[in-house]
Amino acid sequence: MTELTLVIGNKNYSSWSLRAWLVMKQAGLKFTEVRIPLDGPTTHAEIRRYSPSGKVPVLIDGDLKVWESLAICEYVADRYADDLWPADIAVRAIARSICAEMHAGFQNLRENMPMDCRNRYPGEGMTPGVQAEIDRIFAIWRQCRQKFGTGGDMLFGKFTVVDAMFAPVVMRFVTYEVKLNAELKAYAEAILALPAIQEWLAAAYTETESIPQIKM
Ligand SMILES: N[C@@H](CCC(=O)N[C@@H](CS)C(=O)NCC(=O)O)C(=O)O
Repeated sequence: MTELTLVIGNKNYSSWSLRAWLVMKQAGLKFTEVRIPLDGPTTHAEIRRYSPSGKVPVLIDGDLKVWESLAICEYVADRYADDLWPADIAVRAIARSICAEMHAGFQNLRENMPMDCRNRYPGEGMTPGVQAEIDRIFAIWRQCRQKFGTGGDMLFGKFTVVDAMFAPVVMRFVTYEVKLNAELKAYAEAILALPAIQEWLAAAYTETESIPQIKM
């Protein structure tokens, strides 16, 4: 295996970075982490040194660069870990649909409840548009847990890329203290209990940069 490098933003703020990082951790991969604090005077130039899109995360595997968090998750699953998607083809298609929906949508939630792991803003950011997106997330979580969740405490039982896509949403629900019923809370707590998430949070708490109203 060539040496893997994952370029990410601040752990406190970079929701896209968290997705790729979590999948790599859950796959048990060893990798070098390059952390570029966002929103600084040199951020753009630094990210450009690594990333063709000028965004993080980007995974560097030898001569190959993979950017876009979902593409990184797909690559890790294809190349290094064949258990990051549900085994059944139809169930996998549903998992992929959910990931694509998450990757492309939920703009209201992103804009009004940006990820900020260290802080608490109870009740802030709630708008009718955000509520509608949260309701959709609740429906996805409920359906996945009820239909596919037996055999584990993740959405499809065992950990899949879908859980990585929702990990930053769990962080947002903690920060903005979004109320969850018992079933949804159990899922959120299972995500928070993952050792990799604990590691991410511990690092987020040690970061010193503070970026007001960053929307990721
Ligand atoms: N769709 C991209 C989004 C990546 C993204 O927006 N990354 C933010 C950080 S979370 C970034 O690189 N911002 C730096 C900038 O725009 O200068 C993905 O899934 O990776």
